[in-house]
Amino acid sequence: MPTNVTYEYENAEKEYLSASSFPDKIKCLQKMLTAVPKHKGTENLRNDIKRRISKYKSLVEREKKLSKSGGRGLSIKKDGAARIILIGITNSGKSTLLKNITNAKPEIAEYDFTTKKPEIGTLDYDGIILQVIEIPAITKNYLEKEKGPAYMGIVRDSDLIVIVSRDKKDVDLVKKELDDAGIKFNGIVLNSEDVKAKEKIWKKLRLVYVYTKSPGKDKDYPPIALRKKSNVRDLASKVHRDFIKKFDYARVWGNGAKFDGQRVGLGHILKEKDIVELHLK
Ligand SMILES: Nc1nc2c(ncn2[C@@H]2O[C@H](COP(=O)(O)OP(=O)(O)OP(=O)(O)O)[C@@H](O)[C@H]2O)c(=O)[nH]1
Ligand SMILES: [Mg+2]
Repeated sequence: MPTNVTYEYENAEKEYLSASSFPDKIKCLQKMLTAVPKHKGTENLRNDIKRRISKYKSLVEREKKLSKSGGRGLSIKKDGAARIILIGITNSGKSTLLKNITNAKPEIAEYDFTTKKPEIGTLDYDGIILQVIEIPAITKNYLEKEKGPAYMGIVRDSDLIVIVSRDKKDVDLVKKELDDAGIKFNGIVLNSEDVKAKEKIWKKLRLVYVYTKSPGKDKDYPPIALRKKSNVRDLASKVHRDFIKKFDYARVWGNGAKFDGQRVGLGHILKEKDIVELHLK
């Protein structure tokens, strides 16, 4: 990049880097292009921007075609409290991790590109169901592969990205491909043999789970997942849409209670594993 680029160019580039959809990327690239003065010294830069514009344009076209054909059966129904996607280069241990933490039985083998379609598993975290998906290995220029855009669509639609890696060197390639697809990596990197994988995933999801109970009875199973810092109102509205209107008070046992059976209102913040008795009017 030339050192004497304008303020306008820098701004457009910043926007470009943080843009999360292909059409937005194209718009920013066009702004960048108009902000570059036209002379011999900027020819390479201008050509590079033009190349990127045409690349994103073809990706937009491909996404359109894919969505018209129903994503060629690639739209996967969401299930559970969150969707976790396992990505990585080939042989990085994605299927091994999927098998270790879910009920799925994917093929695991030493040869490259064993997994040829998304593999879906269910992770049971203390009764909370999480959907875990492995997509076929990330390669260089993933978006230019036939199903690349569709697979990246599944990644974009997930709550947590887990990069599975045996060697830290692969992580940069994966991050670069995410970046090209306009996906910001805010997830975690795990080794397939990590015995704490489930806990690390749960922690990164920023969820907590709580139990409900009826007066005089034991806690209900399964528990209910809530976002961290949720209060009794969030729980009540999840249990039943009428519960907020009919709510009288709640009693709480656990870390979020000062003492067992503390009487609280809708604004009371709940903590992991709290047991909550909702009393209605
Ligand atoms: N040394 C080592 N081997 C591993 C690790 N994870 C998996 N393997 C082995 O590496 C091979 C590939 O593992 P998979 O789990 O199938 O890898 P994958 O990422 O799903 O691979 P593809 O689906 O082919 O892209 C198998 O022989 C595994 O036993 C790891 O963390 N360390
Ligand atoms: Mg695999």
